[in-house]
Amino acid sequence: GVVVLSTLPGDAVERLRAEHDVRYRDEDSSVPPGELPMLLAGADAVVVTLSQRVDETFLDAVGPQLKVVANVAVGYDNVDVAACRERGVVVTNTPGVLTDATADIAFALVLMATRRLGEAEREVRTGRPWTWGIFHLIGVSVQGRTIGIIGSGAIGLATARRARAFGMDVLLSGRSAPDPGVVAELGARVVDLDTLLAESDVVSVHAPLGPQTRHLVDADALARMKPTAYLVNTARGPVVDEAALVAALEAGTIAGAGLDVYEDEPHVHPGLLTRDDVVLLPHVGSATIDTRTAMADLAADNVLAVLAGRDPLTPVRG
Ligand code: 8YV
Repeated sequence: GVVVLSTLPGDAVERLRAEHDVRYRDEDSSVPPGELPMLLAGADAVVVTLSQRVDETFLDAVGPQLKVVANVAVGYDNVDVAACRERGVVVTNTPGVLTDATADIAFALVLMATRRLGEAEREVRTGRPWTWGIFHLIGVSVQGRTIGIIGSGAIGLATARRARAFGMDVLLSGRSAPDPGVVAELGARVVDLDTLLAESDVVSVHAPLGPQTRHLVDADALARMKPTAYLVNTARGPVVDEAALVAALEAGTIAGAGLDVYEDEPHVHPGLLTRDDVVLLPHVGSATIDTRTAMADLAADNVLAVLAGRDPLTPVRG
């Protein structure tokens, strides 16, 4: 049977039910460890989200018949992929379908941070007296400025395209070299991380979380940024050293930040909560009904494929 440990919009659960026995826990919180064996024992497939850790304990609770773990997310840092591989369990994620929604939020954060839109909205909503003035809530224009994209995968490049459309110059860095055609289309330069940090007016993080990227943006990296630059993160919180970010903001060595993800979600560093120069969103990068339905469908299709003996559509190779 199939165990679904995530709320799935659309008809993904019905489609699974048409072919398999489905246990559906319509909740996005992680399963308390004590309940794992009861929920998971004997499953051939499990569908999980970011909030569920899939580790040795989890895999033990499912049992040796498990064939596929379908993560309803593009990031899969919640899944011990090596442990799954050792047990012959396929891991799948949901790339592609959430690229645009997440890039939209990344660029929304760029605009919110540079134009002080969170602060501006709070001013009106809290009834603070305001009048039009030349310097009232004055921000900086993105046109003619440079965005540095850390992680040139699909979401990074989609964010770069948006930035380009807003008149920004694009710097790219990352693990794998992007397609030269795309680099040319963006009029981008591929640079090393230090160059990107030193030359960008906005640094946007799109790298997956892994041992090589944990605290990739640390105190040293933040110190390399311009004092007028903004940091945006829609990838994974731990790619940025949150305490070092607070310290940089407090010291004024960067101008501001826009964050959709945090080191210890849903906990947010208290040093961020009180600052007007940061914009804070609650991990809503892929949160559109269209995207979430497509993610659920892709996860279901991966499960249906593997259980039918076919190749998964979007396996994780990591
Ligand atoms: C998801 C995400 O909403 O895909 C990812 O990696 O972070 C988001 O799109 C979240 O992971 C749900 O599991």
